[in-house]
Amino acid sequence: MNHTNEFVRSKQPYDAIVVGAGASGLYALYHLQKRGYNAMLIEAGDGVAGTWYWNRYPGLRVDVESVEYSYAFDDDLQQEWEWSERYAAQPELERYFNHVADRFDLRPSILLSRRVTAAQFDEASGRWNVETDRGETFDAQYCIMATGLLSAPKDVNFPGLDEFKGVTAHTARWPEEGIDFAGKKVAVIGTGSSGIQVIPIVAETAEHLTVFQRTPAFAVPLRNCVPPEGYFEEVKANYAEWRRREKYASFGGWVAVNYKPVDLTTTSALAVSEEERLALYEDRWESGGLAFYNVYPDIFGDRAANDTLAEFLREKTRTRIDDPAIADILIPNDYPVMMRRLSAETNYYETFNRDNVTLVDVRATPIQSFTPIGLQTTEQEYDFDIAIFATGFDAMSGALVRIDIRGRDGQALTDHWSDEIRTTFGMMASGFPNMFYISGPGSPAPLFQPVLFCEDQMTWLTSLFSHMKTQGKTVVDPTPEFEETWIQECDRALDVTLFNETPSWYVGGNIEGKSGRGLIYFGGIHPYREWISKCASNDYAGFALQ
Ligand code: N01
Repeated sequence: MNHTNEFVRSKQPYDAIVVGAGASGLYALYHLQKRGYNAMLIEAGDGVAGTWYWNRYPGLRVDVESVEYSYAFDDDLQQEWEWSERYAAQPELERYFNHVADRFDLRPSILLSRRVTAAQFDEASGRWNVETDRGETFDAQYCIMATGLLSAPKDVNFPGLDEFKGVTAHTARWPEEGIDFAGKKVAVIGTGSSGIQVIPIVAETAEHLTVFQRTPAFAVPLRNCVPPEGYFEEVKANYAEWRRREKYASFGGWVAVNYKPVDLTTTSALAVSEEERLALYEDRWESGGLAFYNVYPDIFGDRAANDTLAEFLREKTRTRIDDPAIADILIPNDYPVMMRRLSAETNYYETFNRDNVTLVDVRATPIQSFTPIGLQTTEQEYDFDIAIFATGFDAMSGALVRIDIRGRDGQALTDHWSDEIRTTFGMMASGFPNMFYISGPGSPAPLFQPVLFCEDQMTWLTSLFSHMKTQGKTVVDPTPEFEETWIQECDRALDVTLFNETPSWYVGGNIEGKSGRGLIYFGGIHPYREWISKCASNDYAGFALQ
C-alpha cells in the first residue's frame, strides 16, 4: 500500500468517489471539493487527462478550437493558459489537464494506476462500495462515473489475429514510447476520426501504407495553424461573452468561424437561394474544422436539406483526389452527412495520391482473417509489419458495462441495460441509487463538447445533493416510470433526425447486437437543459428520495 493510498484512505468515509480523471472527472472532483464535499478520484491510467492520456497516436489533435475546448469555470485559468495552436495536439492537451490538476490542488485526492472493477450499492447504509484491481475497497455516499463516452475501445477480434507476427496497436491505447514507421509496411484498419488523423502521418515515413476502409467518412479540412496575431488575446478579452454564446447560443459548445463568434443559423437550408446556401457552406469550408455543425438546422432531420451539404462536400473532396476510382471509394454517397461524426483532417485525401499508399475497400472485399504476415481479404493477401487498429469504441455505455456495477437487490447494470440503455437524463439508472454518470449514455454529450457539458451536469447534481440535505434525505433513485418517460423522449428526439440512417457509434451500430435506444439524447443541449431544470424546479419529481 503506497503513501498516497494511505493518505486517501485516511480521509474515509467519502461523500463522493469520482471514477475517471478526464475532463469531466477532474472537473467533478474540483466542483465537489469546492462545495465542501469530501471527494476523491480513482483513475486507471498512470496520469490524468483521460482521452488525452490514452489516445496518443501521432496526428491526434482536438477539432474544436483550443480556446473553446477548455474549462470556463475559472477566469484566471482561462486567462493564464497559453495555447500554442488553433487546435491543440495531444501533448498540449495532456499538459493542460495536468496543469488543472496542479493548479486546483487536486492531485492529493487522485489515486492513479488502479482500475475500478466493481461497485455495489449497500441497501442498509445507502452507500456504494467501490473495488479496484488492486484489491482495495472504498466507501462513499455518492459514486460519480466520469468514465468517458469514447474510452472503451471496441474489441478487436479478427480471426487469426493471434497468429500475426508483427506489431499491433490500437489508436486509443497507443504505446507511450511511440512506434517507428520508417522503412516498415504498415496497415491501418478504420477510417473514422482516429484513422483519418493517423493515416497521413504514417504515410510520411512508412515504406508502404495500406488503408483498409469499410465505410468512407465525410471529412473536412481542419486548417490548424498558429492563429492570426492578436486572436487569442481578443478571445480572452471577451471570454465571458464567448462562453455565454458557446453555452447558450451554439449547437455544440463552440462558436468560432473564421476567428469570429457566430450566431446559430436558424433558417432552413431549403428556404434560401442556392447562391446564399453555397456562400454559407464556402464560409464554413474556409474556416475549417467543425464549423459545419453551425449551418442550417434541418440538415439533421431533412434528407433534401442534408443532401445540399453532402453534395457540396463531395464536390470539394473530389478535386483533391487524383484517381477518380480512388475518389469513388473515399467519398460517401449512401448515407446523410453529419450522421456519423464529421471528421476534421489534415492532408487526408492528398495522402491517397502518394505512391506509397494503397486503399483497400473492405466493404467490397471484406477482411477474412489475419495471417502470420498480414491479412487476407476475399480478394487477396496483404503483408505488413505493423497493424494499427483505428476501429473505434464501445461508445457511451462501454466503460460502464465493463465494471461489475450492482444496484438494489444485487441487480447488475448489464441486466438493467440488456435490451437497451435505460437512464434518466443520462445521469442515473433506476435501481442504482446515488450513482451518477457524467457525459453518460442517454445524455446529449456527443453533441456538445464535454469540457463544458460537465459543468452543466455537476451543477445540477450538487443542487440535487443540497436539496436532499435540506429534506433530510441521503438516497436518490429515479423511478422506473420517470426513466421510461426519458427513454421515450430519447426515442422522440432520435425519430426526428436522420441519425438512424447509418449504423454509427451514435446509435450503437458499430457493435453487433448493441441497441441504439436510449444511447444518446439527440434533442441536444438546449431541450436537455429545459428538461433537467424543469425537473429541479419541480422538486426533482421523478426522483425518489429516502
Ligand atoms: O472510431 P469510429 P474513431 N473491419 O467508430 C472501422 C472521436 N474522435 O476512433 O464504420 C473493418 O468513428 C469502422 O468502419 P465501419 C470522434 O467523436 C475525435 O475513429 O464500422 N473496419 C470505422 O471506419 C469520433 O467519432 C477525434 O464500417 C472496421 C472505424 O473503424 C469518435 O472519437 C479524434 C472494423 C472506426 O471509426 C470515434 O472515432 C479521434 C472491422 N471489423 C476520435 N471495425 C478528434 O479529432 C471498425 N472498423 C478530436
